Amino acid sequence: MSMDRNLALELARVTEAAALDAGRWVGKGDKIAADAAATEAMRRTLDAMDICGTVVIGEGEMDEAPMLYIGEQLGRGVDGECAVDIAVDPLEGTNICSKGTNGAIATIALAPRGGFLHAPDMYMDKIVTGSAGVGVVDIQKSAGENVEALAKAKGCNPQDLTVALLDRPRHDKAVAEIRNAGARCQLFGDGDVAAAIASAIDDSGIDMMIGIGGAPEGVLTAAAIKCLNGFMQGRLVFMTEEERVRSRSMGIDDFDKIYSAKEMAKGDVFFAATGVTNGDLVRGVRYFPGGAKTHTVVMRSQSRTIRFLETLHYFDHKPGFNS
Ligand code: VTB
Repeated sequence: MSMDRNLALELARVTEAAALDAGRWVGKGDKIAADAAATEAMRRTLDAMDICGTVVIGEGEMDEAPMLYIGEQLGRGVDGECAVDIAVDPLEGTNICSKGTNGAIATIALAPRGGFLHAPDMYMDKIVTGSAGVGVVDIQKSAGENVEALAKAKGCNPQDLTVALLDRPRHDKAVAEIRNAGARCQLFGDGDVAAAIASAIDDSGIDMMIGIGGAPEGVLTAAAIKCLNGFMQGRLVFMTEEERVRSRSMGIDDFDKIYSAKEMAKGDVFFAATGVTNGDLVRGVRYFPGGAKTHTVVMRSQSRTIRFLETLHYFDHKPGFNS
């Protein structure tokens, strides 16, 4: 199916709106209000698009999330016009946003119907790097081995590499191995989507992201990594029997499968992210009298166009705008 290329720029509007509204909650200590603001703005702008969209990665199940729940239908498309699946994380890094620290983004991806892995809200082990990692790094190797292999492929020393990991005790072993191999670690509190994408972008300062984070976040990451021609592998981490049952009901039956980016995000996919707070991928929302500036990355896999947009928003020209 051929997708309308203008969807990319439409998506930038969606994540900008979410970031602008969540941006008002930066540093306010209320992650629930911040998430609600982003979710509402994202829903409102998505619903105004000429698509027949279905949320497949969202804020939760229908009975637990008031909007952008899994299965929600969105858009003004008629008769199946532009049938797309939608993956969202309106505020990726709610804790970051409430504390005002680095790395919160508003993010979304679109795929032709059936394109996304229906990942339940559970953990996924991930490894992400730029195209240099293809055929070189592997989720089945140790963190130390991957550092050495990536350094060799990049023609540098391990000490020139920075590996990002969620700052969690479950990553202590990997952190020790990375340090032993001579590389630098960047331990971040939350938000592995932005960190993973940054690792596939040259001169972001991050060379690789590894470790266990959310599975829905893994699918969003996969859409971006595919557009960037980067390297990613993801493997679901089952903690309970209930997760196995849920996964099966969502069409997953091989529990040990190692997914590539292309297997998690199939077809012509689109991705957008706008910074809420500053980060290695994009800058945060900067308000000025009467308006604000946002920083967005938007990409499409088919054309592999990667746009970084700085946008000025003047609120007095936007009737009905919450900011
Ligand atoms: C992960 C990660 C997210 O929260 O879901 C993490 O993918 C939660 O991990 O980016 P813990 O259960 O160890 O706290 C984020 O960091 C933010 O939603």
